[in-house]
Amino acid sequence: MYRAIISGTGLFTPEHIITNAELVESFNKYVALYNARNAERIAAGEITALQESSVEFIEKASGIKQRYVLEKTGVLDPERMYPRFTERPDDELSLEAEIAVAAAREALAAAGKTAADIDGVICAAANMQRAYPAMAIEIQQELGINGFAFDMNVACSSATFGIQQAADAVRCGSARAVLVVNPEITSAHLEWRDRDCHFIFGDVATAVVVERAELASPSAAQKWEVLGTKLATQFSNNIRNNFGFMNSAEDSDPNARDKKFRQEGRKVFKEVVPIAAAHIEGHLDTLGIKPTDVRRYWLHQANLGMNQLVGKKLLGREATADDAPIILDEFANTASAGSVIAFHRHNADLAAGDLGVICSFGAGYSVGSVVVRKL
Ligand code: CO8
Repeated sequence: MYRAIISGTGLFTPEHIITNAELVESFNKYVALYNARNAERIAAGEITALQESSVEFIEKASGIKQRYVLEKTGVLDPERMYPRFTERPDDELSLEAEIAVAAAREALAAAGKTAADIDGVICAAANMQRAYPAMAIEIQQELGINGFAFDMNVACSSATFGIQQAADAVRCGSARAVLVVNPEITSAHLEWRDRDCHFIFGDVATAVVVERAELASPSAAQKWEVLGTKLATQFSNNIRNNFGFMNSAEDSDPNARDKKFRQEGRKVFKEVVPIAAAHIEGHLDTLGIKPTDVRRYWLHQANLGMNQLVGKKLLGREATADDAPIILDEFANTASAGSVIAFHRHNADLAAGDLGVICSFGAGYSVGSVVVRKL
Protein backbone atom coordinates (compact mmCIF):
# COMPACT_ATOMS: atom_id res chain seq x y z
CA MET A 1 0.00 0.00 0.00
CA TYR A 2 1.22 3.47 -0.87
CA ARG A 3 0.56 6.66 1.08
CA ALA A 4 -1.87 9.02 -0.65
CA ILE A 5 -1.65 12.79 -0.39
CA ILE A 6 -3.66 15.77 -1.59
CA SER A 7 -1.06 17.93 -3.31
CA GLY A 8 -3.10 20.59 -5.08
CA THR A 9 -6.54 22.16 -5.27
CA GLY A 10 -8.16 24.50 -7.79
CA LEU A 11 -11.22 26.72 -7.87
CA PHE A 12 -13.13 28.19 -10.80
CA THR A 13 -15.41 31.06 -9.78
CA PRO A 14 -17.98 32.36 -12.31
CA GLU A 15 -17.80 36.07 -13.09
CA HIS A 16 -21.43 36.93 -12.26
CA ILE A 17 -22.70 37.58 -8.75
CA ILE A 18 -26.35 37.67 -7.74
CA THR A 19 -26.84 39.37 -4.37
CA ASN A 20 -29.80 38.51 -2.17
CA ALA A 21 -31.26 41.96 -2.86
CA GLU A 22 -31.14 41.40 -6.66
CA LEU A 23 -32.53 37.88 -6.31
CA VAL A 24 -35.43 38.93 -4.10
CA GLU A 25 -36.26 41.94 -6.29
CA SER A 26 -36.65 39.79 -9.41
CA PHE A 27 -38.44 37.00 -7.51
CA ASN A 28 -40.97 39.45 -6.11
CA LYS A 29 -41.56 40.87 -9.61
CA TYR A 30 -42.28 37.30 -10.75
CA VAL A 31 -44.70 36.86 -7.81
CA ALA A 32 -46.54 40.09 -8.70
CA LEU A 33 -46.81 39.03 -12.36
CA TYR A 34 -48.02 35.55 -11.47
CA ASN A 35 -50.60 36.80 -8.98
CA ALA A 36 -51.90 39.45 -11.42
CA ARG A 37 -52.16 36.97 -14.28
CA ASN A 38 -53.94 34.44 -12.09
CA ALA A 39 -56.06 36.92 -10.12
CA GLU A 40 -59.40 35.34 -11.06
CA ARG A 41 -58.36 31.78 -10.23
CA ILE A 42 -56.79 32.96 -6.98
CA ALA A 43 -60.00 34.84 -6.06
CA ALA A 44 -62.04 31.74 -6.92
CA GLY A 45 -59.86 29.67 -4.58
CA GLU A 46 -58.64 27.41 -7.40
CA ILE A 47 -54.97 28.21 -6.81
CA THR A 48 -53.10 29.99 -4.04
CA ALA A 49 -51.36 33.31 -4.48
CA LEU A 50 -47.57 33.22 -4.38
CA GLN A 51 -45.86 34.94 -1.45
CA GLU A 52 -42.91 37.29 -1.64
CA SER A 53 -39.38 36.32 -0.61
CA SER A 54 -37.21 38.44 1.67
CA VAL A 55 -33.51 39.17 2.14
CA GLU A 56 -33.91 39.04 5.92
CA PHE A 57 -35.39 35.53 5.80
CA ILE A 58 -32.67 34.22 3.49
CA GLU A 59 -29.81 35.56 5.60
CA LYS A 60 -31.34 34.45 8.89
CA ALA A 61 -32.41 30.96 7.70
CA SER A 62 -29.30 30.10 5.70
CA GLY A 63 -26.39 32.54 6.19
CA ILE A 64 -26.21 33.02 2.40
CA LYS A 65 -25.57 36.59 1.20
CA GLN A 66 -24.85 36.11 -2.50
CA ARG A 67 -24.05 33.44 -5.08
CA TYR A 68 -21.91 33.20 -8.24
CA VAL A 69 -23.64 32.09 -11.43
CA LEU A 70 -22.48 31.41 -14.98
CA GLU A 71 -25.36 33.49 -16.41
CA LYS A 72 -27.56 35.91 -14.53
CA THR A 73 -29.82 37.76 -16.99
CA GLY A 74 -32.06 34.73 -17.53
CA VAL A 75 -32.24 33.98 -13.81
CA LEU A 76 -33.21 37.54 -12.97
CA ASP A 77 -35.74 37.91 -15.83
CA PRO A 78 -39.13 37.51 -14.10
CA GLU A 79 -40.57 36.13 -17.36
CA ARG A 80 -37.92 33.36 -17.44
CA MET A 81 -36.33 32.58 -14.05
CA TYR A 82 -33.60 30.22 -15.24
CA PRO A 83 -30.22 30.84 -16.87
CA ARG A 84 -29.80 31.41 -20.58
CA PHE A 85 -27.14 29.13 -22.12
CA THR A 86 -26.50 28.47 -25.80
CA GLU A 87 -26.45 24.84 -26.85
CA ARG A 88 -22.96 23.97 -28.10
CA PRO A 89 -22.17 21.72 -31.06
CA ASP A 90 -20.69 18.29 -30.32
CA ASP A 91 -17.22 19.37 -31.47
CA GLU A 92 -17.05 22.21 -28.94
CA LEU A 93 -16.03 21.75 -25.30
CA SER A 94 -19.18 21.53 -23.17
CA LEU A 95 -19.78 24.16 -20.50
CA GLU A 96 -19.53 21.75 -17.58
CA ALA A 97 -16.22 20.39 -18.92
CA GLU A 98 -14.97 23.95 -19.50
CA ILE A 99 -15.36 25.02 -15.87
CA ALA A 100 -13.94 21.70 -14.63
CA VAL A 101 -10.87 22.17 -16.84
CA ALA A 102 -10.32 25.70 -15.46
CA ALA A 103 -10.33 24.40 -11.86
CA ALA A 104 -8.23 21.38 -12.87
CA ARG A 105 -5.48 23.52 -14.44
CA GLU A 106 -5.18 25.47 -11.18
CA ALA A 107 -5.02 22.26 -9.11
CA LEU A 108 -2.36 20.74 -11.40
CA ALA A 109 -0.25 23.92 -11.21
CA ALA A 110 -0.56 24.00 -7.40
CA ALA A 111 0.57 20.37 -7.24
CA GLY A 112 3.45 21.03 -9.66
CA LYS A 113 2.09 18.36 -12.02
CA THR A 114 1.49 18.08 -15.74
CA ALA A 115 -1.02 15.93 -17.63
CA ALA A 116 1.67 13.24 -18.05
CA ASP A 117 1.77 12.72 -14.27
CA ILE A 118 -1.96 11.92 -13.97
CA ASP A 119 -3.41 8.43 -14.56
CA GLY A 120 -7.09 9.05 -13.95
CA VAL A 121 -9.83 11.68 -13.92
CA ILE A 122 -13.01 11.44 -11.84
CA CYS A 123 -15.81 13.92 -12.51
CA ALA A 124 -17.78 13.88 -9.26
CA ALA A 125 -20.78 16.22 -9.25
CA ALA A 126 -24.48 16.51 -8.45
CA ASN A 127 -25.50 16.98 -12.10
CA MET A 128 -23.94 15.80 -15.35
CA GLN A 129 -24.61 17.83 -18.47
CA ARG A 130 -25.39 14.73 -20.52
CA ALA A 131 -25.70 10.97 -20.17
CA TYR A 132 -22.59 10.05 -22.18
CA PRO A 133 -19.81 10.10 -23.19
CA ALA A 134 -18.71 10.73 -19.60
CA MET A 135 -17.94 14.34 -18.73
CA ALA A 136 -14.71 13.04 -17.17
CA ILE A 137 -13.51 11.65 -20.51
CA GLU A 138 -14.07 14.99 -22.25
CA ILE A 139 -12.17 16.73 -19.43
CA GLN A 140 -9.38 14.12 -19.67
CA GLN A 141 -9.13 14.71 -23.44
CA GLU A 142 -9.03 18.51 -23.06
CA LEU A 143 -6.24 18.26 -20.49
CA GLY A 144 -4.27 15.68 -22.52
CA ILE A 145 -4.31 13.08 -19.75
CA ASN A 146 -3.79 9.36 -20.48
CA GLY A 147 -5.33 6.52 -18.51
CA PHE A 148 -8.96 6.32 -17.39
CA ALA A 149 -11.81 8.70 -16.59
CA PHE A 150 -15.33 8.25 -15.25
CA ASP A 151 -18.26 10.19 -13.81
CA MET A 152 -19.86 9.65 -10.45
CA ASN A 153 -22.78 11.33 -8.71
CA VAL A 154 -23.54 11.27 -5.00
CA ALA A 155 -25.11 14.78 -5.04
CA CYS A 156 -23.56 17.03 -2.38
CA SER A 157 -21.20 14.30 -1.21
CA SER A 158 -19.71 13.63 -4.64
CA ALA A 159 -16.36 15.33 -3.88
CA THR A 160 -15.47 13.34 -0.78
CA PHE A 161 -16.73 10.13 -2.37
CA GLY A 162 -14.52 10.97 -5.38
CA ILE A 163 -11.52 11.66 -3.16
CA GLN A 164 -11.94 8.21 -1.58
CA GLN A 165 -11.98 6.54 -5.03
CA ALA A 166 -8.87 8.52 -5.98
CA ALA A 167 -7.09 7.77 -2.71
CA ASP A 168 -7.94 4.05 -3.01
CA ALA A 169 -6.52 3.94 -6.55
CA VAL A 170 -3.33 5.65 -5.38
CA ARG A 171 -3.02 3.57 -2.20
CA CYS A 172 -3.36 0.26 -4.06
CA GLY A 173 -1.11 1.38 -6.92
CA SER A 174 -3.55 1.34 -9.84
CA ALA A 175 -2.81 5.05 -10.42
CA ARG A 176 0.11 7.31 -9.54
CA ALA A 177 -2.14 10.34 -9.35
CA VAL A 178 -5.85 11.00 -9.88
CA LEU A 179 -7.55 14.30 -10.62
CA VAL A 180 -11.00 14.74 -9.03
CA VAL A 181 -13.13 17.57 -10.48
CA ASN A 182 -16.43 18.91 -9.16
CA PRO A 183 -18.10 21.16 -11.75
CA GLU A 184 -21.44 22.30 -10.31
CA ILE A 185 -23.84 24.19 -12.60
CA THR A 186 -26.53 24.21 -9.93
CA SER A 187 -28.26 27.21 -11.55
CA ALA A 188 -29.60 24.96 -14.32
CA HIS A 189 -31.22 22.53 -11.90
CA LEU A 190 -32.60 24.93 -9.32
CA GLU A 191 -36.25 26.04 -9.36
CA TRP A 192 -35.68 29.78 -9.14
CA ARG A 193 -39.50 30.29 -8.94
CA ASP A 194 -39.82 28.42 -5.63
CA ARG A 195 -39.32 30.79 -2.70
CA ASP A 196 -38.48 27.89 -0.34
CA CYS A 197 -35.29 27.16 -2.24
CA HIS A 198 -34.63 29.90 -4.82
CA PHE A 199 -31.76 31.34 -2.76
CA ILE A 200 -29.91 28.15 -1.93
CA PHE A 201 -27.46 27.38 -4.75
CA GLY A 202 -24.54 28.85 -6.70
CA ASP A 203 -22.31 27.71 -9.59
CA VAL A 204 -18.63 26.85 -9.21
CA ALA A 205 -16.04 24.17 -10.03
CA THR A 206 -13.35 22.71 -7.80
CA ALA A 207 -10.53 20.24 -8.43
CA VAL A 208 -8.22 18.15 -6.25
CA VAL A 209 -5.05 16.24 -7.12
CA VAL A 210 -4.58 13.02 -5.11
CA GLU A 211 -1.23 11.29 -5.61
CA ARG A 212 1.35 8.89 -4.25
CA ALA A 213 3.26 10.68 -1.47
CA GLU A 214 6.76 9.83 -2.73
CA LEU A 215 5.98 11.18 -6.20
CA ALA A 216 5.01 14.64 -4.90
CA SER A 217 6.63 17.54 -6.70
CA PRO A 218 9.06 19.65 -4.64
CA SER A 219 7.20 22.68 -6.01
CA ALA A 220 3.85 21.58 -4.52
CA ALA A 221 2.67 24.43 -2.31
CA GLN A 222 1.09 22.06 0.20
CA LYS A 223 0.94 18.37 0.92
CA TRP A 224 -1.80 16.77 2.97
CA GLU A 225 -1.52 13.09 3.82
CA VAL A 226 -4.86 11.28 3.59
CA LEU A 227 -5.00 9.42 6.92
CA GLY A 228 -8.39 7.91 6.22
CA THR A 229 -11.64 8.19 4.27
CA LYS A 230 -15.10 7.03 5.31
CA LEU A 231 -18.35 7.09 3.36
CA ALA A 232 -21.92 6.29 4.39
CA THR A 233 -25.36 6.46 2.77
CA GLN A 234 -28.93 6.08 3.99
CA PHE A 235 -31.92 6.40 1.63
CA SER A 236 -34.16 9.45 2.01
CA ASN A 237 -36.68 11.17 -0.26
CA ASN A 238 -36.19 14.49 1.55
CA ILE A 239 -33.84 15.82 -1.16
CA ARG A 240 -34.86 14.62 -4.59
CA ASN A 241 -34.83 15.41 -8.31
CA ASN A 242 -36.78 13.15 -10.71
CA PHE A 243 -35.19 14.48 -13.89
CA GLY A 244 -33.93 11.56 -15.94
CA PHE A 245 -33.85 9.54 -19.12
CA MET A 246 -37.22 7.88 -18.42
CA ASN A 247 -39.11 11.20 -18.44
CA SER A 248 -40.18 11.22 -22.09
CA ALA A 249 -40.95 7.47 -22.13
CA GLU A 250 -43.19 8.05 -19.13
CA ASP A 251 -44.90 10.96 -20.92
CA SER A 252 -44.16 13.14 -17.91
CA ASP A 253 -43.71 16.91 -18.13
CA PRO A 254 -39.96 17.67 -18.32
CA ASN A 255 -40.66 21.05 -16.69
CA ALA A 256 -42.77 19.67 -13.84
CA ARG A 257 -41.69 20.77 -10.37
CA ASP A 258 -40.32 17.34 -9.45
CA LYS A 259 -37.83 17.44 -12.37
CA LYS A 260 -35.71 20.00 -10.52
CA PHE A 261 -34.18 20.19 -7.04
CA ARG A 262 -36.71 19.96 -4.22
CA GLN A 263 -36.34 19.23 -0.54
CA GLU A 264 -37.95 19.13 2.87
CA GLY A 265 -35.41 21.61 4.23
CA ARG A 266 -36.46 21.39 7.88
CA LYS A 267 -36.32 17.59 7.93
CA VAL A 268 -32.96 17.61 6.14
CA PHE A 269 -31.58 20.03 8.70
CA LYS A 270 -32.80 17.97 11.67
CA GLU A 271 -31.85 14.55 10.31
CA VAL A 272 -28.51 15.26 8.65
CA VAL A 273 -26.80 17.23 11.46
CA PRO A 274 -26.68 14.25 13.89
CA ILE A 275 -25.73 11.86 11.07
CA ALA A 276 -22.81 14.07 10.00
CA ALA A 277 -21.53 14.74 13.53
CA ALA A 278 -21.70 11.04 14.52
CA HIS A 279 -20.05 10.04 11.24
CA ILE A 280 -17.08 12.36 11.76
CA GLU A 281 -16.72 11.37 15.42
CA GLY A 282 -16.82 7.65 14.52
CA HIS A 283 -14.33 8.09 11.71
CA LEU A 284 -11.88 10.00 13.92
CA ASP A 285 -12.26 7.35 16.63
CA THR A 286 -11.13 4.59 14.24
CA LEU A 287 -7.97 6.65 13.67
CA GLY A 288 -7.43 7.25 17.40
CA ILE A 289 -8.12 10.99 17.04
CA LYS A 290 -10.36 13.04 19.33
CA PRO A 291 -12.59 15.67 17.65
CA THR A 292 -10.88 18.35 19.76
CA ASP A 293 -7.48 17.28 18.36
CA VAL A 294 -8.58 18.39 14.89
CA ARG A 295 -7.20 21.80 13.98
CA ARG A 296 -9.77 22.55 11.28
CA TYR A 297 -13.04 21.21 9.87
CA TRP A 298 -13.82 22.00 6.24
CA LEU A 299 -17.53 21.19 6.27
CA HIS A 300 -20.14 20.96 3.52
CA GLN A 301 -21.60 24.41 2.96
CA ALA A 302 -25.40 24.18 2.87
CA ASN A 303 -26.51 26.17 5.86
CA LEU A 304 -24.70 28.24 8.48
CA GLY A 305 -26.83 26.89 11.33
CA MET A 306 -26.15 23.29 10.29
CA ASN A 307 -22.40 23.84 10.38
CA GLN A 308 -22.61 25.60 13.74
CA LEU A 309 -24.52 22.63 15.19
CA VAL A 310 -22.15 20.04 13.71
CA GLY A 311 -19.20 22.07 15.08
CA LYS A 312 -20.79 22.30 18.54
CA LYS A 313 -21.54 18.56 18.68
CA LEU A 314 -17.92 17.80 17.81
CA LEU A 315 -16.12 20.38 19.92
CA GLY A 316 -18.53 20.76 22.86
CA ARG A 317 -18.46 24.53 22.33
CA GLU A 318 -19.28 27.07 19.62
CA ALA A 319 -17.06 26.46 16.58
CA THR A 320 -15.24 29.61 15.48
CA ALA A 321 -14.51 30.61 11.88
CA ASP A 322 -11.00 29.34 12.57
CA ASP A 323 -12.30 25.89 13.63
CA ALA A 324 -14.76 25.52 10.73
CA PRO A 325 -14.52 28.24 8.06
CA ILE A 326 -17.68 29.38 6.28
CA ILE A 327 -17.71 30.20 2.58
CA LEU A 328 -21.44 29.88 1.90
CA ASP A 329 -22.09 33.54 2.65
CA GLU A 330 -20.14 34.30 -0.55
CA PHE A 331 -20.78 31.16 -2.67
CA ALA A 332 -24.12 29.82 -1.32
CA ASN A 333 -24.54 26.02 -1.47
CA THR A 334 -22.38 24.78 -4.34
CA ALA A 335 -23.47 21.14 -3.94
CA SER A 336 -20.39 18.88 -3.89
CA ALA A 337 -17.86 21.70 -4.17
CA GLY A 338 -18.55 23.47 -0.84
CA SER A 339 -16.20 21.59 1.49
CA VAL A 340 -13.46 21.67 -1.16
CA ILE A 341 -13.80 25.46 -1.56
CA ALA A 342 -13.49 25.79 2.24
CA PHE A 343 -10.36 23.58 2.16
CA HIS A 344 -8.90 25.43 -0.83
CA ARG A 345 -9.44 28.85 0.70
CA HIS A 346 -8.56 28.06 4.29
CA ASN A 347 -5.63 25.68 4.63
CA ALA A 348 -2.48 27.73 4.01
CA ASP A 349 -2.21 28.98 7.60
CA LEU A 350 -2.05 25.52 9.17
CA ALA A 351 1.29 24.11 10.36
CA ALA A 352 2.99 20.80 9.57
CA GLY A 353 1.42 18.07 11.69
CA ASP A 354 -1.97 19.81 11.96
CA LEU A 355 -4.99 17.56 11.48
CA GLY A 356 -8.05 18.45 9.42
CA VAL A 357 -11.32 16.90 8.25
CA ILE A 358 -13.00 17.56 4.90
CA CYS A 359 -16.63 16.50 5.25
CA SER A 360 -19.65 16.66 2.97
CA PHE A 361 -23.26 15.67 3.56
CA GLY A 362 -26.47 15.92 1.59
CA ALA A 363 -28.86 14.13 -0.72
CA GLY A 364 -29.03 10.36 -0.51
CA TYR A 365 -28.65 10.91 2.41
CA SER A 366 -24.91 10.71 2.02
CA VAL A 367 -21.93 11.68 4.14
CA GLY A 368 -18.24 11.44 3.38
CA SER A 369 -15.20 12.39 5.47
CA VAL A 370 -11.52 12.68 4.58
CA VAL A 371 -9.08 13.00 7.49
CA VAL A 372 -5.83 14.72 6.52
CA ARG A 373 -2.55 15.73 8.16
CA LYS A 374 -0.38 18.53 6.84
CA LEU A 375 3.10 17.34 5.86
N1 CO8 B 1 -38.69 34.35 2.07
C1 CO8 B 1 -39.52 34.54 3.11
N2 CO8 B 1 -40.11 33.54 3.81
C2 CO8 B 1 -39.85 32.28 3.42
C3 CO8 B 1 -39.01 31.99 2.32
C4 CO8 B 1 -38.43 33.08 1.64
N3 CO8 B 1 -37.60 32.89 0.60
N4 CO8 B 1 -38.94 30.66 2.19
C5 CO8 B 1 -39.71 30.10 3.13
N5 CO8 B 1 -40.27 31.09 3.88
C6 CO8 B 1 -41.19 30.91 5.02
C7 CO8 B 1 -41.88 29.57 5.01
O1 CO8 B 1 -43.04 29.59 4.20
C8 CO8 B 1 -42.20 29.38 6.48
O2 CO8 B 1 -43.36 30.12 6.79
P1 CO8 B 1 -44.42 29.57 7.91
O3 CO8 B 1 -43.62 29.51 9.18
O4 CO8 B 1 -45.48 30.59 7.87
O5 CO8 B 1 -44.82 28.20 7.42
C9 CO8 B 1 -41.03 30.02 7.18
O6 CO8 B 1 -40.45 30.93 6.22
C10 CO8 B 1 -39.98 29.03 7.63
O7 CO8 B 1 -39.67 28.13 6.53
P2 CO8 B 1 -38.78 26.87 6.69
O8 CO8 B 1 -39.23 26.07 7.88
O9 CO8 B 1 -38.70 26.17 5.37
O10 CO8 B 1 -37.37 27.58 6.99
P3 CO8 B 1 -36.08 26.97 7.63
O11 CO8 B 1 -35.74 27.75 8.82
O12 CO8 B 1 -36.13 25.49 7.76
O13 CO8 B 1 -34.97 27.33 6.49
C11 CO8 B 1 -33.73 26.21 4.74
C12 CO8 B 1 -35.08 26.78 5.20
C13 CO8 B 1 -32.75 27.36 4.63
C14 CO8 B 1 -33.92 25.54 3.42
C15 CO8 B 1 -33.20 25.22 5.81
O14 CO8 B 1 -34.21 24.32 6.18
C16 CO8 B 1 -32.00 24.43 5.34
O15 CO8 B 1 -30.99 24.96 4.96
N6 CO8 B 1 -32.09 23.10 5.46
C17 CO8 B 1 -30.98 22.21 5.07
C18 CO8 B 1 -30.92 22.12 3.62
C19 CO8 B 1 -29.82 21.26 3.12
O16 CO8 B 1 -28.78 21.07 3.71
N7 CO8 B 1 -30.05 20.71 2.00
C20 CO8 B 1 -29.07 19.99 1.31
C21 CO8 B 1 -29.44 20.10 -0.10
S1 CO8 B 1 -28.16 20.14 -1.16
C22 CO8 B 1 -27.73 18.60 -1.72
O17 CO8 B 1 -27.78 17.60 -1.08
C23 CO8 B 1 -27.29 18.54 -3.14
C24 CO8 B 1 -28.43 18.46 -4.04
C25 CO8 B 1 -27.98 18.52 -5.44
C26 CO8 B 1 -27.80 19.94 -5.96
C27 CO8 B 1 -28.80 20.32 -6.98
C28 CO8 B 1 -28.53 21.62 -7.63
C29 CO8 B 1 -29.74 22.51 -7.86
